Amino acid sequence: MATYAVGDLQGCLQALQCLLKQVAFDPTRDRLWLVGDLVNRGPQSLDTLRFLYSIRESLVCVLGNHDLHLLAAGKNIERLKKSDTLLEILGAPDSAELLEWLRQQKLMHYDEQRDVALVHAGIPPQWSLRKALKYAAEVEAALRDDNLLPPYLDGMYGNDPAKWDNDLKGVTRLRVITNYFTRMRFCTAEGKLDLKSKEGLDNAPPGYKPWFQHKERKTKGLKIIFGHWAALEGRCNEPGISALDTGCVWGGALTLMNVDTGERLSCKCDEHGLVLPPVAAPIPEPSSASAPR
Ligand SMILES: [Mn+2]
Repeated sequence: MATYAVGDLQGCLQALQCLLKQVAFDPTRDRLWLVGDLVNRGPQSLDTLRFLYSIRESLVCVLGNHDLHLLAAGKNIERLKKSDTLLEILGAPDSAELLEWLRQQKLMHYDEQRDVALVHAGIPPQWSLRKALKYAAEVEAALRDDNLLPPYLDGMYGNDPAKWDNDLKGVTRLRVITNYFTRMRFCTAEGKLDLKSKEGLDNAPPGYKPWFQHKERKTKGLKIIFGHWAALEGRCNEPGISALDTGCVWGGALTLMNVDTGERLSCKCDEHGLVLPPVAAPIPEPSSASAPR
């Protein structure tokens, strides 16, 4: 029995299957953790969701911004953008069943035995593990509540307020929690978000740092697995923190990590998110000196 975590799938089912084959993944025995952004932009969003649903008993899955966008589009709350590739899901005969499963997923998973957390974007520096779990649960409760779901999905879009305040109420409160867990990259030590910058570690806006680099971070010591930030290319240089988004949908790769050993495998993709054919091994030059006679 092994537990693997995989980066942002974004509809790249081929790449996922390539990785699962390499580790001989057995859904009756092994476990798969997903950092979210299961769908959108990539080539096979519907098939990806169907496959994940078929192995749902073996999954731990947290939601990303694209997954929430799909839920909002499914409720006709948000229109699809030109770059979205979610229409095939909304038109599928099993759409309702798939979206119903999706909305039951969490914003944060904590494995007590391993002391490791799984989130899409991150945990802001000013929140302890206990607080992060509590705030994630507030959004999870709204997602599962038929009456709260539409106002939540309608109100979750937007960058303001940029900073947490425990006195925030209603949908505004849920929006800030959602932005931390699903969209954060750079923030201040107090948790003020910059949601515009998408560049790498060295390109923090003045006064901001990657969320995991703040010395005052209250989750120091907790292992955290996250995705969302393709510009990091799978490296964040912070002990105990694992960045898994390697941009499979942008011509990068899909990355799988063994949660217990940290061992990683990648599957290279082309600019459409399809698996690149393996490079043929060069045929060794015949050498007269070593050639068998
Ligand atoms: Mn994302």
